Amino acid sequence: MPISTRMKLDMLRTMVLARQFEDSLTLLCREPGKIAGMMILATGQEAVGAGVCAVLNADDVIITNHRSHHHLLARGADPKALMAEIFGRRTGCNKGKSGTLHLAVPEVNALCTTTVVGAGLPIAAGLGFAQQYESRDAVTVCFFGDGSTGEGSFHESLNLAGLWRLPVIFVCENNRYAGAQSYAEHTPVASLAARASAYGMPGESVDGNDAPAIAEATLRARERALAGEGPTLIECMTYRWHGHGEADRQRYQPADEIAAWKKKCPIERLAKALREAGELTDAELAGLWAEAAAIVADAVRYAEESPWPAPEEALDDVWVV
Ligand SMILES: Cc1ncc(C[n+]2csc(CCOP(=O)(O)OP(=O)(O)O)c2C)c(N)n1
Repeated sequence: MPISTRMKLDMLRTMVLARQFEDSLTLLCREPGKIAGMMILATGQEAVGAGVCAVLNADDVIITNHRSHHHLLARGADPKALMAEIFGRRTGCNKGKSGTLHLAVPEVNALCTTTVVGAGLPIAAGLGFAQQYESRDAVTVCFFGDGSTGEGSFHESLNLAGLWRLPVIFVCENNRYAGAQSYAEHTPVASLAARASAYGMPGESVDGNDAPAIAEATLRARERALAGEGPTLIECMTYRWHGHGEADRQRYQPADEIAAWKKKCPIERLAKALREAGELTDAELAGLWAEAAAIVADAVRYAEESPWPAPEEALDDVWVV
């Protein structure tokens, strides 16, 4: 199925919202006492969430990692509930108990954000098994970084998913760094997609700043999964504009490298393509930015005005097994 203009415009809107949302967090997290915990952003990587989620159905499930905001917004999570959660407020999607790093939004089938590197992979394999076992017409998408592929859980999960032909799409966001380690410092192979063959599944490396190309690759993987042909590994080649977290001064990322990748901005790229195709005017693009700015301002206002959770709620929804 070709990616329609309507879908491309939706992806652009999603990326603009994610950029505004995280640009706002970049500033907010510097204000003392405003937001607790480490702030980890995916600025520059917005095409991955937008491209993948554009072709998912409501019943499909996503599992994400510490760089989750753009995945969750692309999946349709309510920006107000997300922002309130990031602020630790009672009205947040997890009642103020997850903060920015453990966001779960079951309403949109975003079941788990895990910050344990590689830990989402076996959870995704388990969900894929459940979908297959119950003959559900749905797939599981697992987002993870290039650094996760050095974890044992990556190899175990892809092996089992390949063996049992589970309906899982493994989406590796290769942003060239894992913490302060560059890709070449943590991985001996040039292509992570090539690793797929070791687990009996196709691996595809796509331009991770090209949202429509990511959507097309995801669509192919989803069709395969639903046809019972098993999982796919998609490696999205992108770049982390910011440090690992907002307190990271990026001394290990060369300035010219950052500048070169900023020229490949996924938002500018899609906007340019749509403008050149006569599908988007400058005024419409400005309208998208203004619309996203208003949504984010509203979300921040909502979060700031929301109450804190009551101490006696601390153990509500906590499972002990
Ligand atoms: C098992 C485990 N080891 C180490 C860490 C510390 N840690 C958090 S994020 C991160 C880097 C992960 O890199 P990558 O998977 O490439 O994702 P990215 O941060 O680039 O999006 C590390 C080492 C952790 N959270 N969990």
